[in-house]
Amino acid sequence: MTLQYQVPDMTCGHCVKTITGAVTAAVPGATVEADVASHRVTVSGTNDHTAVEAAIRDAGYSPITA
Ligand SMILES: [Cu+2]
Repeated sequence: MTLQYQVPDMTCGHCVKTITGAVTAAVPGATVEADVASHRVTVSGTNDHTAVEAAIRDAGYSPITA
């Protein structure tokens, strides 16, 4: 199971680190892949969409379910 998001305001390596850290801290077992160029965040190891989306939002970003 993977969850996919578009995060338009993820624009640099710092954003990637922030989002990756926030999701892995909030959701046990989650693995995050984030691509700045496509603004795509792929989360595997969990199907807890609500928790993942909340973690990205709480980190200050605006995920769109992709
Ligand atoms: Cu950034």
